[in-house]
Amino acid sequence: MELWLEEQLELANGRAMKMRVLETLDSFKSPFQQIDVFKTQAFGKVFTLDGIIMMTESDEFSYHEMITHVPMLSHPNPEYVLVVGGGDGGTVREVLKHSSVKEVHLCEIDKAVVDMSKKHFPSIAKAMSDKRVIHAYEDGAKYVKANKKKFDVIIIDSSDPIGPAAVLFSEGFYKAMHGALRETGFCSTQAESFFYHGDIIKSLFSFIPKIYKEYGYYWTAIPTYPSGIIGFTCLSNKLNPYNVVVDPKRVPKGLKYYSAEMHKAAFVLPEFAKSYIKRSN
Ligand code: SPD
Repeated sequence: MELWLEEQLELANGRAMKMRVLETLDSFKSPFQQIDVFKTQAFGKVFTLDGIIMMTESDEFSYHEMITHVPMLSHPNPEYVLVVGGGDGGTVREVLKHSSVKEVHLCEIDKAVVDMSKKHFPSIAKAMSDKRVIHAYEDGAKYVKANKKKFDVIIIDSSDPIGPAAVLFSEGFYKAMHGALRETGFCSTQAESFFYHGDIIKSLFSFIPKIYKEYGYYWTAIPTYPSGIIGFTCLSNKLNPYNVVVDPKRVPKGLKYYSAEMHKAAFVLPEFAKSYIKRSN
């Protein structure tokens, strides 16, 4: 019998994007969530959490390059980086392409995600074994509040705001993140699609301007996420993300999506989405 992968949450909303599954490679429940890995006809290996697509071999570069290099290249010299979520290792892989980096703290609540990635996506996961990576298997919200260290760049590579990641979309968490950011620091956070999740984006930007002096929203194209795009917040306590001029010499070689040109273009929003982000430029 043919097997097709579809997100049940999207079906409940009356829409679907589906992919033909050739083989189920893994399927198990961790203490936090259901974890599945599939081999698909069109997108290579695919990893889902609670039935929601997190990463496919075919287009993960678009998401990981953009969630990472926009804040990393907005900062003049990022040395200390925190990644919350991101247990597949894709974001850590991109962070380590910057030679200025001294430490990457990876706070992933679910060790089973890291182990799954090492088993099924070894070329992506291998960055997590770099000696500059400090692992914490903890709730990201508690970690950010308790940790006394301040970071140059904080990246929230979370799943959607349901289940263990819901807290990462709360005002309390964004306040805690503000406290963990150095003065010239930048954060990027997974902030969903302006086509399908306007309510989530509006909710984030109802409190972001009260916490961060500077903020923006940018996006990337990614065929396997709902609506084919996903966006990110870009936050700073001091520097305006819209005024960043990327030094082309600092752009890592061999990227497939990010470029200085794409960095600038990614902040341009369609007319209907501009009102979701409360700023005049
Ligand atoms: N709608 C799914 C959004 C998932 C974003 N995070 C993916 C994690 C990849 N490192």
